[in-house]
Order: sequence, then structure tokens, then C-alpha cells
Amino acid sequence: MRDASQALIVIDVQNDFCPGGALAVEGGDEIVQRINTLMAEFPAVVLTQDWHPAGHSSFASQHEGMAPLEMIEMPYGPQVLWPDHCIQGSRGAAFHEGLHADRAEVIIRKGFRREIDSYSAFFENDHETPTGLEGYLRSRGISRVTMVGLATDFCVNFSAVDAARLGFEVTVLEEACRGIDLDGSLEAARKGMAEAGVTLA
Ligand code: VGL
Ligand code: ZN
Repeated sequence: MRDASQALIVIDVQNDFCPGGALAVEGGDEIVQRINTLMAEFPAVVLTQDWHPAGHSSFASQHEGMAPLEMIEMPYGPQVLWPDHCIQGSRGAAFHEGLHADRAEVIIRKGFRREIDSYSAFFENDHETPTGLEGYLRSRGISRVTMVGLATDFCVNFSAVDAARLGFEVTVLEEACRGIDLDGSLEAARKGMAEAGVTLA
């Protein structure tokens, strides 16, 4: 067991990001058993869950003439448009059946405000509206976080960079992550994480 300063943060291991899901990440389900093993090694486990209302503003379906994976300018900055996914209470939003989700002590839901997306476990995409995870971790005395899950280049990347900026010691275990890789986004994410001081293992 790792020491009490450490937490495992499992990002968005949900049906919609696994093969057959609405926003499937290639091999997304391959990481589930590895994550289960890791969960047993950490004294604290946090899960995040992408949790959108129907008609969320990040869905291409809400923007006339736009298709999934196209970019749009939102009041808070550029935003990729996605297929409808992870709708609150749907099967697609549920955790992968094989994931030992019962092991988690807290589940951070994100993306629940219609008008703003939230990739990071710490802040919405305006980079300032907090989810509360920072306070949760600090009040438990956690200063070191290991991140795994989906997708490497979006939610894992944004979460890891934010955690590093907030002063946490951050490791991303790439073997327990899978990426979307949109126009080189995976390489850009690796570079951005390394620059932010994240350890890629
Ligand atoms: C994610 C796109 C949209 C993710 C969530 O979990 O990486 N990506 N919503
Ligand atoms: Zn989403």
C-alpha cells in the first residue's frame, strides 16, 4: 500500500468512452483490469464521471451545421464539439461494468452545467470554476496524485496539468490510459504535461 499522501485519480472510465460507446476511445476497455489492481494499492481513490445534461453545449447536435470533432469558439475559449455522450443517468454515463467502482471514496462529476464543458477534474473549461476536488484532496492531506483513465489527451491531460499547477506531485501512468488523438492532440498533450512538470510513466 502507498503512503497516506497519495491518491489514485481514475478519469472517466465510462461506457461511452469504451468500444461500442458514443465517444469510444480505441482500447478504452483494455485498461480496466490494470486500474482495478492499482486501486487496491492506493489509500485513497477518486473517480471522475463525465456527466452532461441532454442538450449540453459541447454536443455538435446543439450547433446548426456543425459536426462532431469540429471546433467552435465559446465565451470561455475554443471548444471541440462532440457526439452526444455521457448523458446523466444513461447507460453510457455509467462506469464500465468491470471497474471496481465501489472502491472509490468520492466521485467527482463534471460537465453538468449546460453552457460549459469540463475536461479537468479540478476546473471547468474556463480554467477558473472549481469542482471542489482540490479542497477534498488537501483536507485529506493528499499531495501526490497518480492519474489513469480516458482520454489521455483530453480529460487526463487537463486534469494532470491543473493538478501540477495547483502544486500536487503528479504522475500519469500512460499504460493505464488511452487517447483519442485528434490532429496530433496526443503528442501535444504529452508535451504540455511534461512542460507542466507531470511525470509520464
Ligand atoms: C472527454 C471529450 C468530451 C474525456 C469528455 O473524458 O476525455 N473527452 N468529454
Ligand atoms: Zn464530455
